[in-house]
Amino acid sequence: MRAGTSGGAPGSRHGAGRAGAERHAALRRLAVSTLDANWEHDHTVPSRTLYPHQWSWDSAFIAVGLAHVRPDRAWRELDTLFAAQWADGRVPHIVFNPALRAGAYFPGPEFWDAARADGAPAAATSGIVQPPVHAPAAWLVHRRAPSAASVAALRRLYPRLVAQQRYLSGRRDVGGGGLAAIVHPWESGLDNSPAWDAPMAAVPADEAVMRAYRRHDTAHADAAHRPTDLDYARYVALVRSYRTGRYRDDGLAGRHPFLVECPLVNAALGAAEHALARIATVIGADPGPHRARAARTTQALIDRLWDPATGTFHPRDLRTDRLVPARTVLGLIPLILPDLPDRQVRALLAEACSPRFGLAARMDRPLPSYDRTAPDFEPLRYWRGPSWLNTGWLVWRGLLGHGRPDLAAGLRESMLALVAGAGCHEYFHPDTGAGLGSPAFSWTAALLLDALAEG
Ligand code: 9WN
Repeated sequence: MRAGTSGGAPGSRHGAGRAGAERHAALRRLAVSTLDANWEHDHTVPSRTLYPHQWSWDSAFIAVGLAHVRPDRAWRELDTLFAAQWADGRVPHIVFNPALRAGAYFPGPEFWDAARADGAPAAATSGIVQPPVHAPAAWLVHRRAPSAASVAALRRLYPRLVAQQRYLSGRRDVGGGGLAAIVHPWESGLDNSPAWDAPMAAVPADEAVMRAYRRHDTAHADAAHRPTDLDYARYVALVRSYRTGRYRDDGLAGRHPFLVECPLVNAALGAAEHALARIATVIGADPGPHRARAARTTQALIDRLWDPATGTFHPRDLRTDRLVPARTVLGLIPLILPDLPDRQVRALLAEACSPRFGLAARMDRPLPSYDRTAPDFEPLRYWRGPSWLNTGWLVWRGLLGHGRPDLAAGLRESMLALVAGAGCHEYFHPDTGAGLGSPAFSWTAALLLDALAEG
């Protein structure tokens, strides 16, 4: 089976009319029941088995979906996450649920040992971040269900969102060019992307290190789909390096072995300033500084991460000051920036529509996470080929914003077809559409709800 949108898949133009409406209703029910089952008293777990705590960017995507069915939970989700914000403004990538047994996830709170760091919150958290997609999410939640309560929620979140931006664009501007650097592949959200291979190769690690730890992921997912033990040894080495400096960011350039400017993280940083400008207008704050910062971030992204020769964005490895050559879906994400100049938009559309990513008004296969013509494209391994709904959704929103409803419709239909064919899986085989990873994954359900609503 090929995961296309032909053949009357739900949401496709063939699925119009009554049968189409019924299929949409069935997808919606599936999404709502998935989110309900993953709700855990004040937040949503990404997956009951693989990821049983609260994850930062998952919560933003989840809030976008919850806004369509349970807006009160959407705000709760964001409030819970931001209650664990550090004094320096960082929003931790994991907020641990203290009720779970030790070993429910690796690396757990004891490994991060974040409580000893300055400004850590009362909650047990990790010490790293994930892409700052929360301000755009908060804006979408409000826009979907505006009310006195949503304005109050925006007012509550605004200073925290501003602090998150200040942290990333201040303390994390290790390269000095106006972009945030990530200190770990986990901070990109696309942990095992080929984008990190070259910078990771420089991280000293010994595979034997992993004998001292028990990986949790391979107990719940196929080891052949997950990062290798050597990848994990490097992940652990990076956490140790950052932890040794008590998660401080001063002097990182001299002591930390992985420092990269990621196109997705920085596109999110710019998109967040656009969202903050809109939020500021609603709550009576000044949108001007946000607009100015948004423009500066877009320019910095072009100055530092754009390659005119490939016509796409690439991560910059700050240790070599070179762009990473791999063409990954990360490079397409700056489409979410409303002020991305025409030249870049046109080139990114060409890149997305090329055989590398196969975007089309009628797609015959889903959007992959990596260039499908690359010799090291792996259709089953984590972020090295398979299709995820969150990156598809970001590109879809970007296409809508840049006046390409035809391509947006094709991408939306392909996303709906994936879930109709396989359920709310974590990710999907980029050729067959088979469901992979966790079978009841929250952001798949949430972003499906958003895509269903905007068709
Ligand atoms: C590490 C929770 C998270 C997502 C990431 C995804 C995966 C964790 C892991 O799961 O990462 O943070 O254990 O592999 O790569 O994007 O936020 O769903």
